[in-house]
Amino acid sequence: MAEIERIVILTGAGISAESGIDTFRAAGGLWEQHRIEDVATPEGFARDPRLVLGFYDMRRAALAQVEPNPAHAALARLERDFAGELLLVTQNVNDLHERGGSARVLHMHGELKSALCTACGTRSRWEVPMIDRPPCPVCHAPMLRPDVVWFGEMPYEMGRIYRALETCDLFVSIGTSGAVYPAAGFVQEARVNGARTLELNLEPSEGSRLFHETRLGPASALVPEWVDEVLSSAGG
Ligand code: BV8
Repeated sequence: MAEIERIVILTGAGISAESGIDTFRAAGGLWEQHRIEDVATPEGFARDPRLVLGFYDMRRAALAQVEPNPAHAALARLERDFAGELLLVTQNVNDLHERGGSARVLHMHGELKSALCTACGTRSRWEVPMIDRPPCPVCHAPMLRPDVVWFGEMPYEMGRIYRALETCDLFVSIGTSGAVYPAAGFVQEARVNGARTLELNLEPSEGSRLFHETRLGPASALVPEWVDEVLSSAGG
């Protein structure tokens, strides 16, 4: 593997699957139990805030029952031991990367453990239910919503992500179906800018043909194996 100095990693729900968190599109997954339009759009929230707040309260509470898996731990080891530049972007709103030891995680779709006040715009760390409309810690208005990016909303830190995609040597996609944009377009951005592109996934994704290499299998096996490869070739 040519000298790798700058890596961008994108993770999706598949990296959390072996920790026991439902993915979105597997049979019985999150979107099977709810219509996307009802629970992951601003319109759905405006129509029925209690349904949406309850959906996110349930997912936030479920985090206490799950643990990071070897894939999360391997990415934390990479962050610690890789001498080059690493940007870990996740589509996931759970905190498993952080609990697995990663210190720098870019949550492009927001986080379950963050609250956004629609009155004053403050984002606060949040651990408890929102369904009873608790007051914003700053302006005290009962106007909190989950600090997650819904369909039709702009993901966070896109400028920073595209700048990293312009200069990276390697783009690695882990556990994502490639069904949702703009994340699904990152592989193309990286490839156009000359990066090698690698996909680690349980099954072929919608974007598999865009990757130089796809490895199929569970993240808990593929990710530690890949991290070993990178660290041994980079002399890390
Ligand atoms: C935007 C947060 C514009 C909330 C999420 C038509 C064409 C193209 C685009 C569009 C279109 N119509 C609308 C759009 C835009 C839309 C979109 O892409 N829609 C799709 C459905 C077509 N996108 C948006 O709206 C985005 N915003 O475009 O803004 C804009 C422009 C200017 C100004 C303002 C706005 C915002 C999208 C973000 C939505 N929020 N999540 C929450 O979590 O509740 S999306 C949610 O689903 C996730 O965050 C993730 O991003 C996405 C996809 O999920 P995955 O992570 O890929 O999970 P999935 O279940 O799909 O797949 C799991 C994979 O893992 C599988 O491949 C499986 O094989 C694999 N796997 C399973 N087990 C394992 C495994 N792999 C390894 N190991 C295992 N053990």
